[in-house]
Amino acid sequence: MVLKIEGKVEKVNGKELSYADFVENYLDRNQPVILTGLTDDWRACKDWVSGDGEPNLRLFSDKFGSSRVQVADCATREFTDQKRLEMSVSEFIQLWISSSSSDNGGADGKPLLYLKDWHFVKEYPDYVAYTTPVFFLDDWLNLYLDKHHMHADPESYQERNEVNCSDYRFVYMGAKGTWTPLHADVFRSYSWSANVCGRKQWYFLCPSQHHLVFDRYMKAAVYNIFENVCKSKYPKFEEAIWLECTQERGEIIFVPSGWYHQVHNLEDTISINHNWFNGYNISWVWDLLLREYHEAAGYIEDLRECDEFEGLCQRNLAANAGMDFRDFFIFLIRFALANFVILYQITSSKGFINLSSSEASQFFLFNLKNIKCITLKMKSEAGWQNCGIAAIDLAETIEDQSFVDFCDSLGRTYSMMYNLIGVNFSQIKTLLDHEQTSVLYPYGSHIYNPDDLITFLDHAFKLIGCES
Ligand SMILES: O=C(O)CCC(=O)C(=O)O
Repeated sequence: MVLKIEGKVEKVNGKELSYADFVENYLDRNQPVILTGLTDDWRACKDWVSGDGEPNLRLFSDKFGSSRVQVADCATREFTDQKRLEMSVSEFIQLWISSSSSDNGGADGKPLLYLKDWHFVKEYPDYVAYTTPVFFLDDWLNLYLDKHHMHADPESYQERNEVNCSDYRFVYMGAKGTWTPLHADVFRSYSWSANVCGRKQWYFLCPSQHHLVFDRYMKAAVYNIFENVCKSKYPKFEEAIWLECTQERGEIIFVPSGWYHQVHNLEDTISINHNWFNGYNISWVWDLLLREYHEAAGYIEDLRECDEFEGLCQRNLAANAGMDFRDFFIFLIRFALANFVILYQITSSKGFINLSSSEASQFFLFNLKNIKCITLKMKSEAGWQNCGIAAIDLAETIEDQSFVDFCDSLGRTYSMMYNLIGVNFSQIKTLLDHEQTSVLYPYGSHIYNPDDLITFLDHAFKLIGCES
């Protein structure tokens, strides 16, 4: 079957694009774009590539050979993904070199191996392979995971799972012919992906069309858009209208939330990929979580009358979606508190910034308002009421070193984006000292449920002197 391809992804010179224009045209409109000119000075683009433009495989064996990584066998499907193997980087490189003499994409029985989801930055924090372009700095997911765990209840998660969720900054490496099946990204996050070397072909389907690649029960999506897609199983597949593009070496692609995409490496390719979300797409994350929650509940419908029902649903949700309601709620509380603390600090630095005119202050307010919006949605969700939410004590959180470090890195990141100077974010602990507790939390510092967070946020808006 021939795909209906009716458009190309726009290509824009990233050096000539302002952050505000990126937000307006792509982030807020949830549209894909390829950005050029942003990787020229990356160490990865020099050290990881040989003179002939091919991946410098020897460097990976020599420098990072002992790292344990996940490798997809692109020729073998396992459920909705490719079969995964675990091996060291040097084993992967050896297999790559030994199969590179054949050029027929696994057809001769040799596996087509694709190293994916390597948490390179986490593993080698001192090896600065690249710097995240300003367009992608407002990344709540990775900023949070650098200082906190997503799962508050470690007993219910396997060690392996925790390692896999330690951050969402990855290196991908694969020979020509390796590929990624059709999918939308984890948490319905955004992603960005930079080609250090090699080229990729992308096929995109916008969210309003995604039902076309699902079966009639909306349970399973097409795995490979180029295999013989069964018309009786996927009756509307032929109606789907795709966007495509070729991403060249050094180019970065922005993948918007909820867009299904399939990706093929046209040459031996190394890429850097991040998944991320922020105030513009956080509602996608909650909507997905809610959908997956109802799905998890549906599977154990016959246990609905049991006391453990909600607990089981949440456990299954965490296993399937990467977080449960409680993880997401705690994430929102910490994020709200950090944004408030920074904004409070900015607005209370006498004469430093005029709230109404400050771009940065508007940005923190935007974050807080989006968090309130999601919290209002959470509040109206009945399943939420019975899932045993533990309290967070805001006063205690502010004293917690991980949280202080989190505010500090948030402050630094946003300073970079908005050229804030003169605000010392490491002073957060002393700024919000005990005398101010009654001012900060007149209704008590414990957050038990969405109502409490909304009360806190409304009070915070008043303190900062703005309408919620
Ligand atoms: O590069 C690939 O193979 C897949 C990347 C991807 O799906 C993404 O960045 O969202």
